[in-house]
Amino acid sequence: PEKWCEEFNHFISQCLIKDFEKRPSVTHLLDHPFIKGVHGKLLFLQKQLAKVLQDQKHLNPVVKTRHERMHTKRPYHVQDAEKYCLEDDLVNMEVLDEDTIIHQLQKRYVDLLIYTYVGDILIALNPFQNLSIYSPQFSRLYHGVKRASNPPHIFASADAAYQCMVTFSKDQCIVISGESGSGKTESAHLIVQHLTFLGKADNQTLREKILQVNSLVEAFGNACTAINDNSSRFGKYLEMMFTPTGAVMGARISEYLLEKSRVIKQAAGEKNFHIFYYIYAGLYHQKKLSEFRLPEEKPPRYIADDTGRVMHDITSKESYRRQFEAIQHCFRIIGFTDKEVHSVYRILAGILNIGNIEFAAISSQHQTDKSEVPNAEALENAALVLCISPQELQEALTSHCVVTRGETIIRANTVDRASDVRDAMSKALYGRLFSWIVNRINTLLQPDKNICTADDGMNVGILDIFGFENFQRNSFEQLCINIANEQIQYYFNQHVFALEQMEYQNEGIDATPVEYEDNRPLLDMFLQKPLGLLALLDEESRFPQATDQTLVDKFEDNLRCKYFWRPKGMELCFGIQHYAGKVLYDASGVLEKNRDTLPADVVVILRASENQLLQQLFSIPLTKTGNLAQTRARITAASRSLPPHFSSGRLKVDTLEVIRHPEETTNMKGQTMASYFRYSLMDLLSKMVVGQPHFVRCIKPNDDREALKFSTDKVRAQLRSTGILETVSIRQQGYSHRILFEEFVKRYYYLAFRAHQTPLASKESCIAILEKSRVDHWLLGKTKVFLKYYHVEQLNLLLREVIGRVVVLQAYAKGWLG
Ligand code: AOV
Ligand code: MG
Repeated sequence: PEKWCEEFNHFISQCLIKDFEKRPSVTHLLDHPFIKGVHGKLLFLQKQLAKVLQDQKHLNPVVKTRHERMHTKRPYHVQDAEKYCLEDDLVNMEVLDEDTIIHQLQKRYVDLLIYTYVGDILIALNPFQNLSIYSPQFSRLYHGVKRASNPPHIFASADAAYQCMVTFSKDQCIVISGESGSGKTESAHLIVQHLTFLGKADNQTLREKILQVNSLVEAFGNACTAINDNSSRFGKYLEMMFTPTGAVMGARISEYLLEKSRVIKQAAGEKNFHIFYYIYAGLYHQKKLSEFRLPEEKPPRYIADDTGRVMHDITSKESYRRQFEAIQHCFRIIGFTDKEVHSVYRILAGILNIGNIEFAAISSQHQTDKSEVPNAEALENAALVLCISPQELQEALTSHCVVTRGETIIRANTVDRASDVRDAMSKALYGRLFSWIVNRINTLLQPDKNICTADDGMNVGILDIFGFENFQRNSFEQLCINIANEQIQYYFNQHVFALEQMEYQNEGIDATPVEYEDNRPLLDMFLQKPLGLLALLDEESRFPQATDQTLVDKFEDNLRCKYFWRPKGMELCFGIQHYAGKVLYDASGVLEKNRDTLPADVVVILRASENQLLQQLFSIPLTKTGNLAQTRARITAASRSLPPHFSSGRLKVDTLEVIRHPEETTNMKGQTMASYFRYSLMDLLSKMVVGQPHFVRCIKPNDDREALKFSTDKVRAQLRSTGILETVSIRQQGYSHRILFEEFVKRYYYLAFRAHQTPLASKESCIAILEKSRVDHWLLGKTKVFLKYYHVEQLNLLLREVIGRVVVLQAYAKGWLG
């Protein structure tokens, strides 16, 4: 009997550990061959079992050894299965210097172990090859298990965020950072994949929709750059929403700072947004180019290279055509109507046609400044697909109105000015179309109010922005991208270093401060008012006489700090020492890019379109549609009545959220890209700070995008700039979970108290729970329990066992086993 008892105990505890996590029922035990075989002896065993189970202090032998493993200062894998090495977590390393860390990462990388932990932070090296570690089997492997049971993985990070959300009923935020091409976007996809797996919705369609979202927005927001063939040209914050029990119920995306300028011009060797190539190839194959008025013989200028040829023969490229089909599929699955999709294609075709409009100077003796459109066909094509009047389009492109002392004068545009208006129109169309698509997705993926409202639910946000960039020529776009990265680095520093140290101090815990590179002064240099770089740029943008040269001079006069310099002999350049390295910026065109003027006339004619979607994109409630002349007059009047500091904001128009461009109403005065950028950044941060952060730091092992190639210098530079070494030190000392006494007692109550007991939410109760659970090396502050991530894992596991045992006892009481 003793042997049976031992075996039975073993069997039960295995069930407790494995099966009950998923299925809290014991009926299936009865069918087990073992149970059937010893049925006659059950009565005896029951007594033994009851004795064991009821005695909370004396756990059965199997559980006991598990506990012994848990009661260690270090994560289990130190004693756990030998196959997982110590270096899974850099925090466990005895010697902690840069070279050792790099060596570890390198050894792991060539073994295809691309993931490594630094405590609760994940380092992800880009493998530059497809690995077979992301299948549903892997999702299952990483589901709800303690972290050390498996090698580090992006799924484990997603899982940790999910478990934290469910355990603490708190929003989570996964921040993925790293330079361009380091693997952020891929990581974001994998996280979404695992979260959809975890948040098992009964609703299969919803899951499918969520999985399509990234592909769709990336077709519109990503492009091939010199660094990355699928480079994100916008920032994306995707929130996955869950019910209080953890079932996925919807999703929401916020997009930031789409690089609109790419629509009209790309740097040498780079391309326009993917969607333009997909649609051109797709329509070509469907023989629909003429329906959208797109020329067949010669590809539109926006997607042709400088020589007028297409960089790759678009129409013959099979992958573009397949991508077009994939995008059509995405639209359908997510729930866009055919009419909407058709309108989207029309607008894209409209943009391509607008790009083909040319201007020539009319140089009669008196009219040297005037311009005309020599290729009327392009203009007509554009007007036709956009359902607007070709005459009005021509007028809006080749003339503008000036308001002086209440009088409106129509002036002709020079060729340059007309070209600028054309390009501004394309950028605005694309930017707004992109925002509309994102908003439409949000409407289609919003939670079903019958299941749960967004307010009752919780979410995991995933941040994937454009990575730090340093090209041969860097312009305004790179400046914005790099400032955004600077801000994310600051957020990381705040969480990992500053807030953590502050919390120890407040809670009266003695911890040695860790030195780290604080990029706050640099961020101030950019964002401060009135003398920060962006404010100076805005100020200069308000002067009509200002030039890019006066702008750089202004920077030099005002930004007197070690992070800014002007290289000799390069008048229009300035350098910035970013956290991630030195970048030389070229200021030519920066003022104009910042002004981002969209003449009111353009808004007026687009709003008058018969295409409903287009109307919607350009509708603002201040003025009603009418003919161009009437509206010009109305705008003149409106501009006089607006307050001088007309602030930017988001404006709801039905389901459509449009970023308000005040120049539409103030006629070229008002919001600049810099102020929109600042606003965007604040908006993003305000979303992020709500959640508990989890960090994934992507590292690019080489610049050649080659598998298995590990460039020590390249990695060293990234580790240095992101402060990984310091992170390892602070994570070694640190406690990533800091839980209020009250919350702790409420959650882990069962580990030390019986159901009828009502312990106080006090330090003593916490100590009782921690001691009873035999968790070591925790700390107690004045109001909070300080725990390492593996403590929380241990406690959660114990809690599940205890709850499992309760289930067994209940079953026992009901006589199921008897
Ligand atoms: P990024 O998002 O960090 O760059 P991506 O996620 O687009 O970088 O990764 C760049 C390329 O690296 C991808 O297109 C893949 O080919 C490869 N890659 C990255 N991660 C993996 C992975 N886990 N498995 C296989 N291949 C991978 V940017 O958006 O440019 O900042 O702005
Ligand atoms: Mg990306």
